[in-house]
Amino acid sequence: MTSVQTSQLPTAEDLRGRARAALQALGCRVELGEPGAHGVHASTPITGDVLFTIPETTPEQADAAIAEAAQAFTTWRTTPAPVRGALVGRLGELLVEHKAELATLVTLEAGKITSEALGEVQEMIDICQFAVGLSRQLYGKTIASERPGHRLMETWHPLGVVGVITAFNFPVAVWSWNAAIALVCGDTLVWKPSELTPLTALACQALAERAADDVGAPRTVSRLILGGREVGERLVDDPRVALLSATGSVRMGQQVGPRVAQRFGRVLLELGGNNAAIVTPSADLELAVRAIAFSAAGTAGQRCTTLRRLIVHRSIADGLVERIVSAYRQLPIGDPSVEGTLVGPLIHERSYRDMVGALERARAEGGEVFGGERHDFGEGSFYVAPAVVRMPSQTELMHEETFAPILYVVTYDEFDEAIALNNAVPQGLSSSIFTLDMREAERFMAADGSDCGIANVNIGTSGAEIGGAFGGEKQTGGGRESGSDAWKAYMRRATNTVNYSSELPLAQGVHFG
Ligand code: UN1
Repeated sequence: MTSVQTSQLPTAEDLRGRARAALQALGCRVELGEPGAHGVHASTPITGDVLFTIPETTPEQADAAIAEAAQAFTTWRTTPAPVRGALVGRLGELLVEHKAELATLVTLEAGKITSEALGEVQEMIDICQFAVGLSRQLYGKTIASERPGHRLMETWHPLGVVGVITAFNFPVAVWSWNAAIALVCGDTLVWKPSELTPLTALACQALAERAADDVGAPRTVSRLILGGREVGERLVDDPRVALLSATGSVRMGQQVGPRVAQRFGRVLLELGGNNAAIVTPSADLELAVRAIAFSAAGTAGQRCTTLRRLIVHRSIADGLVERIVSAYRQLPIGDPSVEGTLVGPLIHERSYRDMVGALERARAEGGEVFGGERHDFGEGSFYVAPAVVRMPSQTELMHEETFAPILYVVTYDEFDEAIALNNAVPQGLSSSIFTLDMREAERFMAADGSDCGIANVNIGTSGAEIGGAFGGEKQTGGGRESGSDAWKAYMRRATNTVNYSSELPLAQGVHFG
């Protein structure tokens, strides 16, 4: 990759000051140790500096946190759901009040541009509001009984402690999807955030505890543990954790899933995506280019919903690639906290190395690469121009998720071929089609269309609203979080048969004595 030297970044001291101010405004009192000290390193991809060192949770403290959440569950489960909703409602209000400060921390730790960081906090506010409504709508069913004088029904009850493991790229929203829904469902939770984003997690915890104090709920309904694999494993293996909701790589899911299943715990997995968009000859290309740029280059390609593959009809491919490449050239790359920046940094050097490696492989496989060069602001940070890569066909490389802004482009001739290419990868999170032909749009969303958990028409693959269920199929893990009836994963279902007659008819016409 060639290097382009660009403007200055803020100093580490400046960033430390911003973090301190935000934490203080958020009411988060945490011991901020020297960068070199032992513990969890709160770093920033903006400059690559370690800002502070935070005390790490020991495995014993993790066990104690699970015990506290398990104890809190014994009273929280019988607290009326609308009363539980009041806690989540208060959390939502606090998030409205502190939206900017929390977004500042998201920008500092995850490197998101301000607008996307604010959007992430908005996503938290949205799910809190959704959950408050849900707290009065945890409906069961009444089912027709085959026996006279009998009532058959389904009731939903709190499940237990929910373990939540989240990734760096949505350091607060994904926690809130789980926390807001779990709490109104009567569960308590223990959260292990990414080691890369401890400050945003501490800030959320401070807000959650304040919300609890404000409504008179126990603080222990929501616990935070900070650390790496070892503390995460406590959540995975502890039988008191009834549901483990984990977001991250396919490899992480492959390790966690069977371990939780071994103890018959439940899992909700949101793993890798490898999302494609089909662009058909009838597409509104102006709209498609804007949607593609946001989905593929936004968040520097670090969303699980990022658009990674473009499947374009041969007749329009040259023109479309030209337009995307020219749109990409206009994307301001740099300090994500500066207004106007649209592409911030990669999270760390490993991501950059993965991107370099993928582009090298693409070239070796006959790909033509546009963009992808590093913008060298200094040694510790990794800013890249988003890349567009025209590939001769959909190769093995394209079956892998590289968590960086690389958009591979392949062409198709027949519509069936486009759908087959969309579905040919092991992951199944998001997908979209750009078309004005209703037959193509409907087919894309039909049983023999896209096999993904999300299938959009004339919008990109990323940026889902909280109202729908979020998640995907195949190696994406099958879990659904957030809206719709995703709440059912956080509760246990009981089937109740009530006999209000004086007879005892048996089901299926069985006679016994
Ligand atoms: C993720 O990248 O893990 O649909 C979540 C989106 C966001 C959530 C992404 N609402 O892009």
